[in-house]
This record gives sequence, C-alpha cells and structure tokens, in this order.
Amino acid sequence: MTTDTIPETNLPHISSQDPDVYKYIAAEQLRQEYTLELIASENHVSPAVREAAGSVLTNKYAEGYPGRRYYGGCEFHDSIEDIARDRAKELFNCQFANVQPHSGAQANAAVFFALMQPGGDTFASLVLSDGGHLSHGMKINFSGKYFNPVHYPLNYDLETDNYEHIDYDAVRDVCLEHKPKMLLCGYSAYPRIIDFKRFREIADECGALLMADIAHIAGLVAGGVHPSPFPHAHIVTTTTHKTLRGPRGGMIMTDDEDIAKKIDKSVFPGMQGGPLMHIIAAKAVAYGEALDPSFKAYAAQVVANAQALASALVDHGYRLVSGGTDNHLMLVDLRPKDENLTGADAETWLEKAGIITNKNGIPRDPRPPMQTSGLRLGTPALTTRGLKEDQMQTVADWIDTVLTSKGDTATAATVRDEIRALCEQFPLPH
Ligand code: DSN
Repeated sequence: MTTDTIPETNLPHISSQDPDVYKYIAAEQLRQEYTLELIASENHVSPAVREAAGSVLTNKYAEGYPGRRYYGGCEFHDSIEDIARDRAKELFNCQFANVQPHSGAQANAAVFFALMQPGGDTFASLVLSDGGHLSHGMKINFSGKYFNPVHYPLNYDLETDNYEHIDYDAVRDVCLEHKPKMLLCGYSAYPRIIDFKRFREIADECGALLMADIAHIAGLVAGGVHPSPFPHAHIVTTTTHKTLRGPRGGMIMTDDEDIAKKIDKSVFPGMQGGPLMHIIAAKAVAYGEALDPSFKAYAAQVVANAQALASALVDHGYRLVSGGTDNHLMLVDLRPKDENLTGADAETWLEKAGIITNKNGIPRDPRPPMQTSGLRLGTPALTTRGLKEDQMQTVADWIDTVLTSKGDTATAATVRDEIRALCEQFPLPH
C-alpha cells in the first residue's frame, strides 16, 4: 500500500504517534471498504458501536457485578452493565443475562463448568466436522478434554427430503443411550432452522439440560426470522458480533434463577477477572440498535439475500449442503462443479478478486480441514452495506467466473475492479 491509498480514518493520534501500527489499521479499513465480506460469522458494526468499544471505559477494573464490585469508581459502569443486561433480556425475551463473557467459547466454557462436573459428565452435540463448533467437544478443546462428548449425526439418507439436516430421531437415540447431562444445539456451519421445541422434548425425555448456542443466528432470532430458543432451552449462549452486529464478545442467558446464579459465579470469578467494560458498553449500544424496528428488516434481508445467493449458485452448478438455506449461511460443495477444486484454492482465488470467504469442511468431507471440499458463505455483512437480491445474482456470477477461471490473474483483476465499483455504490457505515 502506498501513502496515497491510505484512506481517511479519523484516527489522528495513532496516525501521528505510531505510523507502524496505523498503516495496517488504515490498510484494513481500505480492505473492508473495497472487498465483499462473505464470511458468515463477520459483520460491520455501526460507528456508535465502534465509539463505545474505543471509549475510556477500557481504563477501568470492574470485577464483580453491578452493585457488587471489588473496585471503587464503578458507578457509571454499573449503569452501563445494567442497560446491557436489560436490553439483552428484552431482545431475547428472557429473565437473566450475563454480558461479561469475552467470547462465545468462554461463554460455553462458563456454562460447562457451571453445570457439569469435569472428568466425567457427558454431553451430546453435533461434531465439528458436521457443522458444530470446536467448543462443542473437539478433543483438543477444553470441552473434549474435561468433559465427555457424544455426537448425534446428520441425516444421511439420500432417499429422504431432509438429507444433511439434523436427524431428530437419531438425536433422541443418542441421548437415550448415553443419558447426557446436557444436550447442545446451535451450530457454526448449519444452514437450516433449528427445532428448539423438539430438542427440549428430547432433553426432557432423557433428563438432560438443553443448551442452545445461538452464536451464528442471534441476530436472526432477535430480528424474528428464526424461532427463539426461549422458552425451550435452559441455557442460551451467543456471540455478539455475528448476525447480532455488535462488538466481538459473548453472552449467556437463561430463564432459571438457580442456573443464572451458577452462571454468574462461573463467569466471574470462575473463568474471568475484570470484565471488558468498553465492550459491554458496545454490546449495550448494539442491543439498542437490534431493538429498533429497522433491525427486523435487516434480519429478513439477510435471509432473503442468502436464499437469492444460494439459488444463483445452484443455477451455476454448485451443490449446497442440505439443498439450500433457511438462515444467513450456506455451505457450498464444490465437487459437482469441479472434482479437483478444493475449498482452500477457492478461498485464495476469490480473495485475489476481492471476495472474502472461508474454506469449510462439508459433512463427511474426504479432504482434511486445511483443504476441504467446501466453502462457507454468509450474507450478514453484505446486507449491512445495503446489498439486496439483485446484487446477490451478480455476486454469484463473480464467484463462478473466478472459480471457473481457476484463479486466473487477469480475470481476478477485472472482477476486483467491478467489485470496487459496487462497493463505492454501497459504502460501509462510517
Ligand atoms: N469461528 C466462528 C465461525 O466462523 O463460525 C465460530 O466461532
């Protein structure tokens, strides 16, 4: 990057004090401005959320909870955390919210250590390679090291309509066999509606607590375009930065007072020390935005865009895992289009053209995780910048052009110029 390409960043202090760091922040701003962000777990926050995250609240220790802190000077922090908790409860229609987890994985860890005994207790979940999350039982993650995961399968019966959907009968069978203490639902790469009511019936039948990790779909739940895990789940965890469009962070919610007490203790002092109060303020601001009626339209457009993109990709000859999408993401199986094309190559070639994605294993993928046969695409970030169904057709055409050209440099340059022109028409929120 040359200095004449450094954009206006409104960061005068870093710019004059620390040009080494500044130039990369500026470059990143430029990258975000002029590329299409299709990573399903990313989004563009509002300037108000960014201001809160960059505020003086970062200076303060506030260990404890509102009204019960271990440090003086927390008066305003109490008010901010109360606003964040109240807005979270209103947004998700639940009784208790802990807004202190630094991330989704830490939120999940806090729940596991609050409600299960390490070293023995069993939980049931979807395996990472089928669309689950590493904190749902991966062997080298805390969840697989300290607890005993058993996994329920997707439906792999090609004769049925719901191939590669959650197989609820199989969930029930696994739970009745292993009697897990907790049943987990909610995923990182699953494009279909989750039937929380059915999960709760299974949890009740086998005596398990139901935990829903809605990290990916929280914004869709808040916007009313995906069914809510409440009142079915005993515990709900989420991240705050994906479809919910807040700062990077986590949250835990419940309707059960006993569970809420255990969760609070498990987050602090169990897992964490001082809460990130600047991030809690940014969560409060983001929840305020999500409570605005305009957020419902945003969430509906995210899904409409995903469905438009999915259908245009199918028209180009790609296969979608489970046959399509009901939410913000899709998993593209690249093999029917080109048997030799890997997710890793697709990710690299698309990035050269200004389309940012991530390679992703597809269920029963014969390739290893750093290669993969699939690509995960999502529409939350494109929808934030104002793109609609018409542009999704164009995005699918660009993806196909780049992949069909096998990463040809001239093709990538042409597409990149066209994308820049589109990005200029749909600037990021500043
Ligand atoms: N890494 C996140 C994602 O991309 O889905 C999940 O934590």
